[in-house]
Amino acid sequence: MKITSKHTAVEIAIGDITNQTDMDAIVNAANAELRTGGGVAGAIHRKGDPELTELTRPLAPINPGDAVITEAPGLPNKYVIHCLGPVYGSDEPSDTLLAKCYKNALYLAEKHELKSIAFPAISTGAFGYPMPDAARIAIESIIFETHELDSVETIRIVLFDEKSFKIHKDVLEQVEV
Ligand code: AR6
Repeated sequence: MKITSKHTAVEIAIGDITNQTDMDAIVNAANAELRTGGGVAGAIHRKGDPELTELTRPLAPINPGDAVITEAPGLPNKYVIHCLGPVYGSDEPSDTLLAKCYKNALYLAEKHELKSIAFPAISTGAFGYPMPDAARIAIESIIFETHELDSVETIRIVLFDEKSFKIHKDVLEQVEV
């Protein structure tokens, strides 16, 4: 499913973030140390060459809401944008910090003149953010930022399962563009 805001398509899909072969960049739901871990970070670092972990090392640690960019050795994309989402109930204000992740990642995509970027549902796994709240923040932040984008033409949110996809679909259908 997709909607268009300004000249940017915002779409949702079910899949694996490491398998987005048509995207210039994928976003990592990282940890502060930018090391391999579970979930998205584990999948990206396992699929990437060991060099990916070497590239992230000098950029760590990062704070909640921050995003940093590296090349993507071993992955089918040009870049990985590593974002640290808030731990729900601990990093406050969690809604502002989560929105900042999306804003900062899109800023980096634009700065590198990328055309396409795929996000996972940041903070909704190990970091415990309730999916409906996170979906609303993600989609509203992304749509808001599209007005600042010239280069980025496609933004995809990749959901791991049907339930998460349905939650995002409902938000996307209701949102004002
Ligand atoms: N592709 C797409 N989505 C995925 C994938 C995948 N391969 N794997 C999991 N998800 P999480 P967080 C979904 O835990 O909450 C890590 O250990 C998953 O179902 O990856 O930001 C890091 O090292 C969930 O909806 O990220 C950090 O310590 C969403 O992606 C910490 O977890 C995010 O789950 C970050 O926690």
